Amino acid sequence: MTNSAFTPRVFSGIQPSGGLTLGNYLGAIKRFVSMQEEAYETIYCMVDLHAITVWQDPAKLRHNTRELAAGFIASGISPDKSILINQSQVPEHAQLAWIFNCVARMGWMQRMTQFKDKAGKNAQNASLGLFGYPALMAADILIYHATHVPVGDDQKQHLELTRDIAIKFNHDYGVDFFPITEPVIEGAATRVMSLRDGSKKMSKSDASDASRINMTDDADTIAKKIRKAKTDPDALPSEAKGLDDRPEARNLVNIYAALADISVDQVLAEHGGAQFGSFKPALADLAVAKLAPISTEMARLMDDPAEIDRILARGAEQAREITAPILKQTYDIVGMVGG
Ligand code: AQP
Repeated sequence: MTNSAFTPRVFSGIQPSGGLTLGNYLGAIKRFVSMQEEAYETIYCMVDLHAITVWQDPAKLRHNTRELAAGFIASGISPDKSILINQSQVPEHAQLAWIFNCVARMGWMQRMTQFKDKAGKNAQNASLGLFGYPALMAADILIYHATHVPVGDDQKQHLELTRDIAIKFNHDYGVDFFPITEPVIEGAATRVMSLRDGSKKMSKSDASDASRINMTDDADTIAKKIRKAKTDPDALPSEAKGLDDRPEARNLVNIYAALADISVDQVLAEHGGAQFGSFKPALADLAVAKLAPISTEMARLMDDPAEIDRILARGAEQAREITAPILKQTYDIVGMVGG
């Protein structure tokens, strides 16, 4: 059976492990919004169970989950067009993850670069959940039989593992039950880098707030962070090739292109030859113009957290209409006794 036998369905998620960053927005959310308008069923998730693989303050986790939902909606994800959920309200994610813990191999997990990056030198002290994270991620996707997953470039390896788990499950049980999911990694900013270090990904949990633009930053803060962003002393080139070996310059140009919905070549046709002294204010103006309406709407939505909770509860009900039968069939395939 090929993927064409499955309903075209999109799943993706973001961890409520901090506030949303420009990296999450350009690498993931913008694509979530455009796929919602295409011929897919779309399910978008605050992956709270993933967030606790690293300790989270419970009150902050609750706040971040609601704020993330507000960020999704303010960016254009409509609860009437997409199913919007927090992972823990749909228990089949965690139930399928257990099955996948028994399918995935230790060796596969040990190759995951995100675990190595996040656990650092002290891997023995990392949580078992952080090590098993990719099996839960595979379950998040496959409990919906999702065919497409829009993500930033950093999640490529986890999506390959999701495909490996689906293939091994199908092979071990002699079925064609799980689809082989396609990653969707597209756009000018699939990996937005830290504003302080062009070799490091922009990340919501980076200790330095100056390294990232938060979706809730005000106009002055955005302008200040861009003004202080690390760059080199040269002017912008007029062709993309001129950005080779200039990671910080490339990052700012990529961000500009993604925010303006134009290509890197178009940015350089317009700004080639400019010094950062003039390019940075142009980028800051663009970022504020694009992000301010979203952060204003997020703040408005956060005034009514009960409404956000209702949206997530309704999303969970809709989600379980898909996930409960798929879990039941999985249990049947594996040999669990039950009605
Ligand atoms: N810098 C980035 N550039 C492009 N895409 C990015 N994504 C994250 N950072 C960038 C994409 O956003 C989605 C959600 O990511 P996540 O929150 O689940 O986990 P993450 O990739 O580990 O993101 P963070 O911000 O770095 O979180 P923390 O700091 O908690 O680990 C994914 O599609 C991801 O590719």
